[in-house]
Amino acid sequence: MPQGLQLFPQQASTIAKHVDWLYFFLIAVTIFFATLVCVLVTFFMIRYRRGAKVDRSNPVNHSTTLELLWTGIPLVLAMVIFAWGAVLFYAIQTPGQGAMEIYVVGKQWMWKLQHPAGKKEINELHVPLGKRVRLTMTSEDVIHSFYVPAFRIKKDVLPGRYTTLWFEATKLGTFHLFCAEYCGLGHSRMIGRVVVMTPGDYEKWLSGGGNEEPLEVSGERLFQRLACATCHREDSKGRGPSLAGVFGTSVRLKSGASVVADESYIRESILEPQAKLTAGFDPVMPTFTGQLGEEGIIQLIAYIKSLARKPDSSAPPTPPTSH
Ligand code: HEC
Ligand SMILES: [Cu+2]
Repeated sequence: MPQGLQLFPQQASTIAKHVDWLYFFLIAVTIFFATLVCVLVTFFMIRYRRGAKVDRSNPVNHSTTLELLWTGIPLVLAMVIFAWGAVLFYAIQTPGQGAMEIYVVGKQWMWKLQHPAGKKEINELHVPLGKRVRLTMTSEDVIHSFYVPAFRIKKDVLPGRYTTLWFEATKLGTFHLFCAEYCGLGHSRMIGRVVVMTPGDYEKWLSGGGNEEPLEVSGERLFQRLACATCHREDSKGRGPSLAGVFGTSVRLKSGASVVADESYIRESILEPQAKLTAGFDPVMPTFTGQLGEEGIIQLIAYIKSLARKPDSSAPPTPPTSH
């Protein structure tokens, strides 16, 4: 994809131009002050050069106005940069409602991506134009970092926990995907591409190829195979709590504290059941560490999530996501 000399990557997501405006502002402020300092240095160098007939007495004096100005102006500038950056940071961190969910697993040295409908990809991510996409990411080994310059998004992908990222593509085309954290010998080869398609093409692409099953269906099978279902019964008569509707709600723990049952909590409940005990239950759940890969855990989470989406739950209906 030769594009000649380009100082900046394309702006291909909704937040790209906002990130760039802040960046340009920082550059402008930097250039302004660097130039001011250089001009003054040069001016004083010439004016006070050896032999020039100027006043060198350098009397001690004081100007309150000057003191206030050179404290006040940098303060205002710094606060503008802080507030602007904070607002943008917040927007980048919060995907909002109705985003399409993609799971990302990084490993030495490839990206494994999975669509909610079950379609899997390696080093390639196909997404529809103009739709919010939320990435839930984890690593099977070391720290990686998911970086799409054209979307102006980058976030570390960590073993043992989930990080999230979102974007909404505004341009059709193919964009670079990099690993931006040195992760071993093959790091430079850990590259891929994001393909933005029209929603129609995306649907076609999704339905083409193999007969993948949705994540939650694989998850349900795992749930049966690992005998989770013997303790977690929907009728709440098992030894464990019913998992129907638990996702996204606040769970009361034995310690008295509460946690939101998000992806990380479910993950921890499966791998380290004793870490956060649910109030009212005995610590009888065995750990499943070693029996499940990251992908298996993701499938179980998708299944438990789908239980929360049952229409009879009190959760507000989520907007229909195109699968
Ligand atoms: C021997 C019975 C048993 C088995 C088997 C079992 N669990 Fe549990 N599970 C429990 C009990 C008891 C709790 C509540 C105490 C705790 O937090 O450890 C629990 C808690 C949980 C929670 C937290 C739920 C909440 O409301 O806080 C999740 C999620 C969970 N289990 C998932 C699973 C999955 C997935 C499997 C299968 C891979 C599984 N469990 C297998 C007994 C079991
Ligand atoms: Cu990497």
